[in-house]
Amino acid sequence: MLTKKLKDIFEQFKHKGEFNSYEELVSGHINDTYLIKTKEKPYFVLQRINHDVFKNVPGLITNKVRVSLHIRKKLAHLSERELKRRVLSFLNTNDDNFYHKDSDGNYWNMMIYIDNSITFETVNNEEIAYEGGKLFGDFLNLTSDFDVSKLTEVIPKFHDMSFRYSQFKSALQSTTKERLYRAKLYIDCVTDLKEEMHILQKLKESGAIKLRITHNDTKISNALFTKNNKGLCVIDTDTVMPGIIHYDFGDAIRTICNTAAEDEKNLDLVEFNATFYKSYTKGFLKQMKSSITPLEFKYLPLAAKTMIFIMALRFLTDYLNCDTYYKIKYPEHNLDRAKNQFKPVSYTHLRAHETDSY
Ligand code: GN1
Ligand code: MG
Repeated sequence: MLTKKLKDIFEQFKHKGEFNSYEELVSGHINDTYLIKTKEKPYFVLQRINHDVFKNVPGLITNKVRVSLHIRKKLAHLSERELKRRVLSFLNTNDDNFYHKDSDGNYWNMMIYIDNSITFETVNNEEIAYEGGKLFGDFLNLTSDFDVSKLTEVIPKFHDMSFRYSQFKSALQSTTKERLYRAKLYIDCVTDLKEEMHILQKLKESGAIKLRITHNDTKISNALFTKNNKGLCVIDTDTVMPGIIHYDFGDAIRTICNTAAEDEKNLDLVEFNATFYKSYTKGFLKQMKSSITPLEFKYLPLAAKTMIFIMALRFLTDYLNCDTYYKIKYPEHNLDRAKNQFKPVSYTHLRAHETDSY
């Protein structure tokens, strides 16, 4: 059934491939993503964009395509073959759109699958942390001259702390007694950190830290590496929109320095790897050194704490809302994710003044 559906949608796009089989790629929490295997390579990635979460799918796809084209131009010195490995390539539909809307009202987009690459859910060596830093730093660097006003804000207030606090407050009002009880410890933590967690937002709103194009979902699994661990391509550009570099720096640290997966239940396994923090920062600054301002630099450590915190807050809020946003695999999944993320929040606080050594 699904095979037929995917094959039909696959045929809506312009390509020379012959559908053979599919495999679901399950790492995301929002969209449905499938690897389409064809008789001959390249393979393709076909994705249903969740339009409950992303209200403006055409805007989202336009963002992704524009940013890819911009990076492509910047890397024009590379061969066509290399370019297809370094930048996402989106396919046109038969009627020359970048998305297909099916009869159920679902939106699909398709890109070329980048073969011979690897991804990581957790990092286990310094080189990956360093290469990840270079890759995400380079993404910001390559897009630093892109006109911010040309991109749609696909999820308004996505990393806006006041907005996330207000969602949390409403969830507290409507949740069940049982969920309130189970989440009690973490609810207190959210209240205690409120002031500090608004510092970056205030700097953004005052204009002290400028808006750039940011990726906004820089978890390490959104970076492709070559088989010998070199950074290759930034993927999942759905949330590309105006932001501050702290979003991307902090969200990457969140997954790179966590010694376990973001939903690991055994909190003894969840530690903050300070060596990876240094390696990531080194790689990031190598690419960013010509464009980072002293103030942006100063606030990198607080960015780590803030972004880990905002994810903890969002998982907790979704738990209190009885799991309406993120895909879950079992009833307490969101609470486990939140508990996991709250653990390194206290550690990153201690590092808040340690940028000097880079
Ligand atoms: C979601 O679906 P995915 O895995 O690309 C979320 C991110 C979170 C991430 C946590 C649109 O991303 O903000 O950081 O889960 N995306 C959206 O793993 O909410
Ligand atoms: Mg994403």
